Amino acid sequence: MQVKTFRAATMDRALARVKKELGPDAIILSSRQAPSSSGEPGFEVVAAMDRGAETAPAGDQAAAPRECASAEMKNDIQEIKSFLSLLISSKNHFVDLHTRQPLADLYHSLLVRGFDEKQLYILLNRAASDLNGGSNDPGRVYEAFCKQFMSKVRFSKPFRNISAGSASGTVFTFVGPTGVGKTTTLAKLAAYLKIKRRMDVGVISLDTYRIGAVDQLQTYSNILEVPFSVAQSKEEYARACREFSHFDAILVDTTGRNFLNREHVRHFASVFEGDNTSHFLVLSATAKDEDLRQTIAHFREMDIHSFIFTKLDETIHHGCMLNQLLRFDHPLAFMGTGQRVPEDIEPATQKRILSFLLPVKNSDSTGGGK
Ligand SMILES: Nc1nc2c(ncn2[C@@H]2O[C@H](COP(=O)(O)OP(=O)(O)OP(=O)(O)O)[C@@H](O)[C@H]2O)c(=O)[nH]1
Ligand SMILES: [Mg+2]
Repeated sequence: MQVKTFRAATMDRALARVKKELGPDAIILSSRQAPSSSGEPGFEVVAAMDRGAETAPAGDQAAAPRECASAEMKNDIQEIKSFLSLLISSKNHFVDLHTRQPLADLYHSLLVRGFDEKQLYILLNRAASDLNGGSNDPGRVYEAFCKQFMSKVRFSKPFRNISAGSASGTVFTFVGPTGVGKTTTLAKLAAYLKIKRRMDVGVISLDTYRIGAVDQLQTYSNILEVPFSVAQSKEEYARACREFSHFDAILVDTTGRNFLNREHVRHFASVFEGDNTSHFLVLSATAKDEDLRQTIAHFREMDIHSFIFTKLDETIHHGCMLNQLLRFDHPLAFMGTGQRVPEDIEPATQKRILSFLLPVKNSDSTGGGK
């Protein structure tokens, strides 16, 4: 920091000298009337200029750590900026909630976990009215919120009505965006039905688009010793379903597509038109809120039976998944919690979903098991 004193007959001249010598970024520390040494009336301005960056010698040993610190600072500033914009965008809700402290705390803690601000606001207000306008007890507020939250979320047990030997030929398809875990989830559930529920299961692959997709499912089917068929057209698919119609359950794998493109959904819908099929929409818990929302909205063209969310183990914020359960009527059937087949899948339960409202304590908290 360079500090300098400037004297001149008028304030304007003193300031002009500051600007000329220290540049436009100089900081004025003080200014006052001060007679010159000859006793003439005049002004004195003390100004400062940070010359640290300019005077750093080339190849300075300290330059690298300084750059690191500056990058860190930039990151911090970026984070603060994003948080501020989050606060600004939800400021009306904050203003409304901030007088009711436990509600505001809960609102804030769920907001940073990816919850949708509007959904949260509505649920918190309902929770508050359940508590006759509010409560100072955070435990009671949280309980009231959970009650409201759970009243909006639905669960499904899709295999409840089929049993070993039913020979019902009930068809379940696994549809959803690319790479979300459709094939892996199908294999996990085929193992569950075959080994735990002792059902006769058939597997059909409609995914002849991606190289290796058929081999992937063929391998799982071989290991599980379940019949496997590949269909390349609507007709072949209908034939395969007929062939497997004496099985208790038929699981159908489909091609992953970018379903932000509505045309891809339309194409899918036409393949299954007129079928009495239960479609699982498989989605990743790591996907962004708006992408999930759009994708699910496009699936209105198909009669989705229930959601399966995968990769719960790959995120610590489950808000985006929970938002969809609040927004859409579809129930949640299963949750994928890792790559292991068949272990890493669990049926969706109230208790498990509620656990996502609280902070994750350790990375093992999403272990598999049914
Ligand atoms: N961590 C984690 N990984 C998973 C989970 N489910 C699937 N995966 C992994 O996700 C990757 C893609 O899985 P696939 O089953 O091939 O996904 P897909 O939706 O069939 O992919 P496409 O057919 O290419 O659209 C694999 O590496 C899986 O092991 C899960 O619940 N958690
Ligand atoms: Mg697949």
